[in-house]
Amino acid sequence: MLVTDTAEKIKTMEIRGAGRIARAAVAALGAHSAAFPSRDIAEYRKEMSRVAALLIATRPTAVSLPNAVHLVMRSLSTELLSVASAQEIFSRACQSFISASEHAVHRIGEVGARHIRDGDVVLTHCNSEAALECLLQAHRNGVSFSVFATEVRPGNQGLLTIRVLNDAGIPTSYIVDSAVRYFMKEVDRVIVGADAVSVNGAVVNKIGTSQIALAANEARTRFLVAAETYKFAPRTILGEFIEIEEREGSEVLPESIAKTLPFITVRNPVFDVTPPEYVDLIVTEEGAIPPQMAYIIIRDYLGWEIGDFHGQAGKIP
Ligand code: RUB
Repeated sequence: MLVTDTAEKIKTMEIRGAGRIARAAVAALGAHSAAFPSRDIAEYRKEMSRVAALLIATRPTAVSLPNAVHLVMRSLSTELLSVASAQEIFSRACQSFISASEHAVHRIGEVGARHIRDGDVVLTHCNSEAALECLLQAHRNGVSFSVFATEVRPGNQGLLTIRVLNDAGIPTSYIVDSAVRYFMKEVDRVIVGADAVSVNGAVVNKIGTSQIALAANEARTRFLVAAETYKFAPRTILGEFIEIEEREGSEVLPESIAKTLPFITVRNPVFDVTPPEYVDLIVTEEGAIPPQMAYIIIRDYLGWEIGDFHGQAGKIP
């Protein structure tokens, strides 16, 4: 798929979810590199940096996107003699990112499943591959549990989630977002995904996640986050904030109605931040960690040096 098509699909959310966005961007970069027509290495580098920046600019919150782009672009930072050798190295980097990302989801499922026990009631929010894999793996392990899945206004990603759970035969109650606190006393644990995890262990995920965490905290319900290591945000070490995407109001209120209400402004932030105090465990492919260990993941597993990302978001070598 062309880079511009992929960028458009990420913007319009036809491709969505932090892991899928990262893999789609890397696949598009790989295809763009392979199809590069000229033999001029300087031109090749310039063009790859241009399209990498274009992909990074599509959605601001999911740190998986700049991290994935950076991880593969890093393969071009050494001296490269020809476009052909650059293309080969880059193609290998892209394939290795995509398979590592898929493997990470699988591994998170294995680790996360151990936190689900017979008779549990688990609540999930939005549509997270990583969180769902924990549920699917527990089900494959023969654990008998049920799920509450939220609707997820305004994007209705909950519909994707209940389809997966239904296909697996996992009994699920589908609820509106505002019913979470009402049902929390029946819930044993919450499992959600993440778009980003900052150095202090704060978790950025679909809007409403932090309210769910508050309700879980109040009810003393355990709150688990399933997140691949490449969703941890190295730039937060330097004090940078993770930008919260705010989308068009028309996703919440149709324009036909909005135009009859001239004094009304619709606000549509699509992610929020859950402070680390409300997170019991972050399940990564390297194991389950308390949020306070986020720094270790960034330093030891993500392998980014401060110099790697000094400067503006998504710096490309
Ligand atoms: C998706 C969302 C998901 C995370 C994690 O938001 O918040 O919980 O991206 O998903 P949107 P995954 O629908 O706006 O992209 O585990 O699949 O990476």
